[in-house]
Amino acid sequence: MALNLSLIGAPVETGASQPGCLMGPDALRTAGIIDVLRGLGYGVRDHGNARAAPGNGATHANTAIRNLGETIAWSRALGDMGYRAAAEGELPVFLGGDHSISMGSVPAVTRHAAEQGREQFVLWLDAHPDFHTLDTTESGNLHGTPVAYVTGQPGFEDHFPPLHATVDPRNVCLFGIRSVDEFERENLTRNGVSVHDMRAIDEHGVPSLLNAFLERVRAADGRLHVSLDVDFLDPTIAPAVGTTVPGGATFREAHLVMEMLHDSGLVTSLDVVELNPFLDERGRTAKLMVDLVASLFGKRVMDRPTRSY
Ligand code: EXY
Ligand code: MN
Ligand code: MN
Ligand code: MN
Repeated sequence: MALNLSLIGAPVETGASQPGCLMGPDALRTAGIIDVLRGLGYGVRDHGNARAAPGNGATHANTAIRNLGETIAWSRALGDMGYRAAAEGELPVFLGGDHSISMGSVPAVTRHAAEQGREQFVLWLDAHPDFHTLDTTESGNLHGTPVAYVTGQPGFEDHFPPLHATVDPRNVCLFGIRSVDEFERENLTRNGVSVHDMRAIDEHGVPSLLNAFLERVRAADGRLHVSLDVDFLDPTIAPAVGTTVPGGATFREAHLVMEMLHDSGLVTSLDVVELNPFLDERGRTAKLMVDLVASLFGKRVMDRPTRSY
């Protein structure tokens, strides 16, 4: 792992159904993310909160879509910032913001990977596949679309920034999934996306499923982007998200994923998304997210004081 981390605040809520994710980056800072990462020995450059140009009023034939122009502007701004951080050799950590921020973060790192002749892989830790296109989303919430955009599914090209490189859908691993819409189900299979739903995690456990994916990344000498949605976690431990789905990852399952990612040495960029501090209980979800990030960057069980959230 690179030793210098670039924190990019992405105060975005245009892709979500309810307001609050705008406060996500500041809540993660308040929960101590910078000190925690510095304490683990990393150089941390906090770029503060990004800003986007005003939305251009873009519209789409699918009139359910909300905040299209604003979300396009965010994807452009974050794409530029993220690319610069990656090109400077830093490891970008995108602090969301709703999951539409990945329409900037993933294209940014994928562009950099392509320029290096490296293959980009994506581990998507989420209750949802986020695989709708602009034409298929019924809710109109664009946080349900980033995996489709970054893998080059049709219909985004007239609207969102052109992709310098797409992510091969077979290099995407969806992990923790438990809420899938009909269109997504069919299209995920057709595109060869790896889907490890909660049933698979119950049955096989985190290690065998995750190790198989990490081995593929290693064999390809790939770069690995991790996108961590708060709703990957069970709502009983992480209530601060607008899209809770019962039956999510437990505290230890989530930490184990992070610990294994750290041990792999493969992670080259990270999103922390969907934290809605307005829905939190005394900051417990924000603190848990920071603790999970700490595990990903090397904090071990033996270093961990007993603490309640
Ligand atoms: N599939 C549903 C929709 O398109 O509205 C739910 C999407 C929720 C997306 C959250 C961020 O992961
Ligand atoms: Mn998501
Ligand atoms: Mn989700
Ligand atoms: Mn179109």
